[in-house]
Amino acid sequence: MKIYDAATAPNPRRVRVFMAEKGIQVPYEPLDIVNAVNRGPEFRKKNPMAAVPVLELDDGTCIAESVAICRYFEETNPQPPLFGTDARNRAVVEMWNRRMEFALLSPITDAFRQHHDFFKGRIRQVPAYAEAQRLNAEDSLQWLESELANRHFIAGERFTIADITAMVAIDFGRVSKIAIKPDQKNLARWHAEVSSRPSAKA
Ligand SMILES: N[C@@H](CCC(=O)N[C@@H](CS)C(=O)NCC(=O)O)C(=O)O
Repeated sequence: MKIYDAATAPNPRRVRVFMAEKGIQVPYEPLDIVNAVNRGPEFRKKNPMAAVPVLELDDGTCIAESVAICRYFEETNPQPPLFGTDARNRAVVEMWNRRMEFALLSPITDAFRQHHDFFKGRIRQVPAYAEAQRLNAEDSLQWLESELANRHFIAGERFTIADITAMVAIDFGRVSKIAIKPDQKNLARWHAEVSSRPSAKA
């Protein structure tokens, strides 16, 4: 078993943080995404979406999509639960993780992808959309600031995958000048706490 990885990219980091929280050791194989090895025919056999991370199992099964990979390890190593604890809580965690993907990770990655040279020739770029998504991400941060006034973590009183998605998204925002503002005290409190967990270094 191994995970195809890229050190600087946000989605592979989501998986590394998740694995660190679980205490699971799996070999990582760095893929040269700078030189677009992920977009070549060999890697497309593993993931036709040409993206990392990809988990390759010993029987050759390749699982892409960060949340799918995390769910695999939640099943094989249930402790500590990072996708919720019972039917109600699992649904709440799912809701918040999807909100963090759609309202935060997506606009933050678009703010980079839609204008940066890294993606020139890889995807169709609309720089005006990059700016719109940067502003959308800032709106989402302001909304999250009010949400975090009422609870400790993104999905409640326990650390979950929703915190991993939000932390990784916000940290990646730095390259597009998207950041927690000085008056966003709840976000700053939450971000300092999740960043102080050993897993955040993954
Ligand atoms: N929805 C996928 C997104 C994967 C993705 O966008 N991976 C990026 C790194 S964060 C990538 O491989 N980028 C290189 C490229 O697109 O050429 C997931 O959750 O894993």
